[in-house]
Parts: sequence; structure tokens; C-alpha cells
Amino acid sequence: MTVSLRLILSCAMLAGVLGPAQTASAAQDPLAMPAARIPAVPAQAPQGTAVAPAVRAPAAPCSAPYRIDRTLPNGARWQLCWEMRTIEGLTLNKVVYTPKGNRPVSVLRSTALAQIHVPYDSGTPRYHDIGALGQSAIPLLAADCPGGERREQSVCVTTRPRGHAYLKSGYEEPSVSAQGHDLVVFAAFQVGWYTYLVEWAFSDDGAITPRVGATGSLAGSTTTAGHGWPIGVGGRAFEESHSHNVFWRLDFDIQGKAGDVVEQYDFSGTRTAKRKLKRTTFTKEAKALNRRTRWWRVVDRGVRNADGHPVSWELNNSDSSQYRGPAGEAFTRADVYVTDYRSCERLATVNPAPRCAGSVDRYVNGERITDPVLWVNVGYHHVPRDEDADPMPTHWQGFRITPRDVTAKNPH
Ligand SMILES: [Cu+2]
Repeated sequence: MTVSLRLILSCAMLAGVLGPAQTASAAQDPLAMPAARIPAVPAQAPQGTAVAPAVRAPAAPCSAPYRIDRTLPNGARWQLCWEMRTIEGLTLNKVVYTPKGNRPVSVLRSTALAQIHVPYDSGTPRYHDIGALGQSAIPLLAADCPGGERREQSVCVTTRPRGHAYLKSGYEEPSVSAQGHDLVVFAAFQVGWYTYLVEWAFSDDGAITPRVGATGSLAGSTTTAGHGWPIGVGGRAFEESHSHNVFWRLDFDIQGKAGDVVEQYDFSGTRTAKRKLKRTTFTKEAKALNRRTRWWRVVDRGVRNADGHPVSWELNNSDSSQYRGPAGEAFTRADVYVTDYRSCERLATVNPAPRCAGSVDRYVNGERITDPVLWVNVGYHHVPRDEDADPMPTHWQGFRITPRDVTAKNPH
């Protein structure tokens, strides 16, 4: 097999598999939203009464083979639909989280990979690995999906322990602790010599961890000492270093698209005793950079938890190597992009829709945000080492989404 598998299909070919035209979303002032929207959680039960049972979820939006509905050991429930899209590969839709004893709250309308950009350190080659990812899904063996079920050969749905959910000293009493679990949905794709594991973990505390693991084999491209590392038993050649710049597209819909607003949080003060919270609301499309204590959230002020706090999901992108490419790769110049929903904006680069811009940096063109879509860019600089030969150990990269005020307290 050669790296020539990494083909970028022509716009004309891919246009045939595009979804229906975008439906225009009406501009809305989020602060003008009526406060009487359905709350994510019922009001706190008075002392001594039973907690209200979870409300029955609405009719499943997809048929059985594509439906995932898992209640984890602590009582948290995740419901979603999966599909294998020709362009993006594994795509998860209609993601709904139900904390134990609470009502369901929808989180994401859709999420998928949006690109894996792989520039090599000598300057060439510079791959865009996603263009027809769905066609390179690998059939999974039972051993590839431990403890889980395989859907249509290529998708694994399983549950995995995630360590301590909490451990609290009881002081005079015995301590209390609980073990947490994740619902894990993943597929594997062969792109050139690389095998990409594309995974989403849905935790029993409401967190979502999207990540990509690169394994398989190194490409075998060799270079000079300045751009690589000598690897392999007896090998003299320098295997070339490169970056994997992974982009995800996340279409958040917190109880529907209306009222969703993106905020950026910073904490001022270095070499000072005080720290001060600073909130920036993105009313228009924006590019954002990672900072050590910076994070973002998608909040819907019309959806409140039992304490009256607006329900939100927080996004942390703190593990990126922050690759910044040359002028022709402007899409590498930010870590998070916020755009208004547009159905033809599907990939972060080499976007296959002729009537849409070609890359995520150009989707940001001053539009007012009424239905936010987040694009998250996480880079990993892969300097090969002896241990990479062969099979190459999986190197993981990803980010984290955590609930912020979805429930009024720890729903464990
Ligand atoms: Cu690599």
C-alpha cells in the first residue's frame, strides 16, 4: 500500500453526496428568548419526597441499527444516532444526555471529524487525509471491540471504566467512592500506512471526549537529520517528523438550536494575587486561540437547571501543539473557530461543496451567530522513535467537553 490512497476527491464527485440545502435560521436575540422554555431538570424535590423519575425520551430519531441508547452503571443515560458518511466517516447525531434522576437534555445536533492535516517537517508532503473517510472504514473483529457490540462491521459501541468518579474521606466514617464509566463509540480508518481510531467517549458525568488515535505504520518517508529521527533496528535513515492537525466539527443544539450562544472565558492577572474572570460573548463568527486558562462554553439562557442557572457545555482545548502553517494554510492559524450553521460547511479544509468556501478560516466572514457550530483544531507533532516500528503504538489527541450547570449538583 502506498500513501497515494490519500486522495482528495474532486469537488464534482463529492458534490453528489452532499446533504440537502441549508435551511435558513432566523436571527434571534438570545437574551430576548422567553425564559419559560422546558428546563433541563425538574425543580428540586422538597425534602423527603422522591426525586422525579426521568421523563421518557421523545421517539428515537433513527432506526435500530443506528441507534445507541446506553444507561451507564451510575444511572446516567446517553442516546444518539450514528451514521457512516462518505466524506466525514463516523458521524454522531442527536446526542442527548440524561443525568440520573433528571430530564433529558440535547447537547449536539451533529459531530464528526472535519479534517486531519498532515504536513511533514521538510515542507512536503502536506496531506489532507479526509475527503472520503467513510470509504476507508476497517471491518472490526470481536477483539477490536472488547465488551461491546459491532454495528455494520465497522462501528464499535462499548462501555469502559474511567477510574474514580469521586473519592471522599468520611473523616470519622468510612470514605465513600465510586468508579465511573464511559460509553465509547469508535471506528477505525485506513489512510495510507496509518490507521486512525476515531473515538468519542460519553462519560457518566456528562463529559464528552472526542479523540483520534494514530496507529498502524509510519509512512516510511525518510529525510535528513534536521527533519527526522533515526528509527528501526539497524536503520540508518531518518524517519520524517510531521504533524497531525485534527479538526472536529461540533454543531451544538442545547435543547434545540434557538438561544445557543458561545462565550469565551479568560482569567486576568499574572504575577498578582488576584485573578479576575472576563467573559467575551461571540455575537459574530470568530477565530480563537488557546491560552493556558482559557475555555469556551455554549450556553442557552432559556434552558435552566434546578438552581436557575443557564445550562451550558464547556469546551477545553488544552493539549494542542498549536501547529501554525505557512500563509497558504490560514486554517492552521486558530485553535477554535465559531461559525453560524451552514450545511455546506462540512470539512475544515478541501471542503467539497462548490457553493461554499473551501476552508474553515474563510467560513468566518462576519456573519451574526444564530446557530453556533464550533470547529476544534488539535495538533500533535509526531517525532518518530524506535518504538514506533512496528506496529506503531497509538498516539492520541483530542479535547474535552464538560457539562457546566446542567444539573444543580453532582447528579451521581
Ligand atoms: Cu504520525
